[in-house]
Amino acid sequence: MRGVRFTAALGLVLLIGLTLLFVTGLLSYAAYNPDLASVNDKTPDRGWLGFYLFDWPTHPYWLYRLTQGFHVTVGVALIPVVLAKLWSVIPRFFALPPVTSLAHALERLSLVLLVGGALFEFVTGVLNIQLDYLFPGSFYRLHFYGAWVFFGGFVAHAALKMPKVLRVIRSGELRSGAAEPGAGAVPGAGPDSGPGPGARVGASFADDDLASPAPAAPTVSRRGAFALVGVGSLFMLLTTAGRSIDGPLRRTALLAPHGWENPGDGPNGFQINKTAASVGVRAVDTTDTWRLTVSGPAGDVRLSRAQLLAMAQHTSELPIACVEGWSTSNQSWRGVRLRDLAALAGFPAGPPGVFVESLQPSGAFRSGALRDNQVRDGRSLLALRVNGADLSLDHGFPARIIVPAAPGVLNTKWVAKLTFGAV
Ligand SMILES: Nc1nc2c(c(=O)[nH]1)N[C@H]1C(S)=C(S)[C@@H](COP(=O)(O)O)O[C@H]1N2
Ligand SMILES: [Mo]
Repeated sequence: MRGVRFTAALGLVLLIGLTLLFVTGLLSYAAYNPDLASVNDKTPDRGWLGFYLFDWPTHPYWLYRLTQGFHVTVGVALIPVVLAKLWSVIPRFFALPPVTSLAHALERLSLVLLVGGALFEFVTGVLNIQLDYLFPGSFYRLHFYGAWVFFGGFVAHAALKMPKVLRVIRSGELRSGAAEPGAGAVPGAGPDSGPGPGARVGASFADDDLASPAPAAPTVSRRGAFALVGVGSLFMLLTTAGRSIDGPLRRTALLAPHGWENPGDGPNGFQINKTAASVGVRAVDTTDTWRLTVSGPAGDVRLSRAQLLAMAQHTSELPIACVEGWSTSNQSWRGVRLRDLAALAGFPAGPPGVFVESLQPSGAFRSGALRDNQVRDGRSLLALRVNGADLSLDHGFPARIIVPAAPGVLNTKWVAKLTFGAV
């Protein structure tokens, strides 16, 4: 079963799948507005790796829900394929002599980056969505650099293998029945049974150093092995996807921690990322004494919640979509437009970006920056209510940011201060 055909088929799935994971990963990077202030992206040495091609839009409002749900769900579903692919190339790891030429040395180095990088990305990604922050430092930075290491190995590997791939395709070996490893092989036909169909196969696949020269009797067909990998992938897909679909299907997300949580019923009964208690936000600081500071060229304006409720109120139907891949269906948020608050701060037209600070005492998400296009979008709110009720403390009472198509992390809860023109 082990041989170039099994490996090639899995390799093709991964060629497409890992490319899509890399692209959606880069999109997620761009969605953070990494150029704004230094709060959104704390990767100071990123250099030209920090490039991105376009400013993250606010249309369509479900964009990040889609791209990040895809990134995480497909990533999880590809785990069985990666494991099968690694199993299928195990003989390569023990190839002797270890290095035969410069090209061979480069190829093996690219494999270290490719396999090491891919494993690193899968392990850190899974730990992150499982909320197991075992790794040292910031997940964001590790996953970011890991992706580029992986991609370097991926490109080198594809380039170095291309001549062989083209040779195999041109010779038609992949399709021809004669090339079928194990075609005509009968159980018990081993090295002692002399030259037979197996020898012909070996000759046909002169490069097939994956296939055993002396295979034991097969215990599973190649089709059976593909089915095993496919069923494994499907299982991962079906036990993960629910957390990006929401509604009753959230219960089917058996392998994800957020899938099990019960955020309660009623208007505030949807997924909570971090509760107020878990980040040290006290209820008493969110009630009577709370004031929102709106800052800009017009100076500082301080507003109570009652004053905010007295301003023009607008409704936006928007989801929360977390970098961990889970998302909620649309919630009906109600509050003050960010651009109206920008006008108060001294930007009556064409508002700039805004630096948002939470009253959360410390932690990674206590502040964030939004781009001018996000402030200008009439659906971007400082939300005070959701689904017809006041925000609950865990969803950011007394006020939180909600912006179309933005990653959840930029929807700062328990907002204390908005500084327009600071980013
Ligand atoms: N102050 C503050 N705001 C925050 C966070 C936080 O930890 N602290 N978490 C962010 C993240 S990562 C997400 S996904 C959303 C989740 O919002 P929810 O808990 O209301 O679903 O809130 C964002 N706003
Ligand atoms: Mo998040």
